[in-house]
Amino acid sequence: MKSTKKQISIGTAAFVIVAVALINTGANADALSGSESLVVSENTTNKSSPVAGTDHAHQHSPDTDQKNSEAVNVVLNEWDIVPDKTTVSAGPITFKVINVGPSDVHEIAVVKTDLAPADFPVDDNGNVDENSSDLNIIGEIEDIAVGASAKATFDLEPGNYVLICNIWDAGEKESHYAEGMFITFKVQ
Ligand SMILES: [Cu+2]
Repeated sequence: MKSTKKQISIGTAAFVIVAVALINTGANADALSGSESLVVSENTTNKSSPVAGTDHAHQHSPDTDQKNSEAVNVVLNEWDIVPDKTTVSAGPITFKVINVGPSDVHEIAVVKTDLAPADFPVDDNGNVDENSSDLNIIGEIEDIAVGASAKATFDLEPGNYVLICNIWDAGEKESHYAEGMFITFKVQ
């Protein structure tokens, strides 16, 4: 699906600037000094879960696409996550996501992990435990309504990643992850 340039402007988007100084390890210094390592988000709040020994550069900004950021177009449906590429180069990666439904709200979480995508720790309902020490949630684009688009840019270092949708539909007792909404993603 060619939704590449589709952008839906969400007037109510709130943007928060998180000081780069929060990064308390030096490993990401190069990335931060050269480009700005911005995390740009629309219509959503990125949830980060800092894990010791990993670097997060979460800086929200009202800017849209970053220069130099590589774009990944992602289509969500029941029950697939379909990126137009599954390998990218390290750096700022802009995920442009559209939910084509037909029925359910979806999300994507960018998870840095060496676990196989089907082997994530889950609770009794089949939902991924996002607090697991085996999973590093780099960022999320949450609550994308059917027919809606959203995008966010995350600064990704090389490694193994998985994109998941971790929506739990309590009414239908349906875990989107358990339905198969996960896919391997590689940053080199
Ligand atoms: Cu979903």
